[in-house]
Amino acid sequence: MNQNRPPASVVVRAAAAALFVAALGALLLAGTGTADLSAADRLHLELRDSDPKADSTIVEAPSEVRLFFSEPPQMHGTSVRLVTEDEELVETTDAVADEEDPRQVFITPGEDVTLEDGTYTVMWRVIAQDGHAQRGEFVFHLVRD
Ligand SMILES: [Cu+2]
Repeated sequence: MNQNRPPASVVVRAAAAALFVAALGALLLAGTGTADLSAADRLHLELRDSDPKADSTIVEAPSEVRLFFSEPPQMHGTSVRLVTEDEELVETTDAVADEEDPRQVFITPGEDVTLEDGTYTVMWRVIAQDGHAQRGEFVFHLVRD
């Protein structure tokens, strides 16, 4: 054994002190962070909810598919697609941001589109204000009877 090694208790105290300093540093950064730091520390944009809801079963064809994000995405980088269980793309409008709450984005099926009963996948892709791309998908089931 290395006789010059400090006693274990000293090592633990030093580690605790280092942790404390690190935690204090993080607190200071959080409290006084510049715009860059707060942007980097912020949670990424996420999908909070949808209508129809993920994994839900609905009994009427939806007039729209609406996604509720945690922050307004950049619309030029946003796409929402509705895909049938046969992997066919449903004709819809482009994704539109809600005028009153731009965190909400929706698509509307084309006027001539009849949605048959089945499982639909909603595939979304957005670019957040911070430039980070996010994507995801969920399904809902349309069962009229
Ligand atoms: Cu981000």
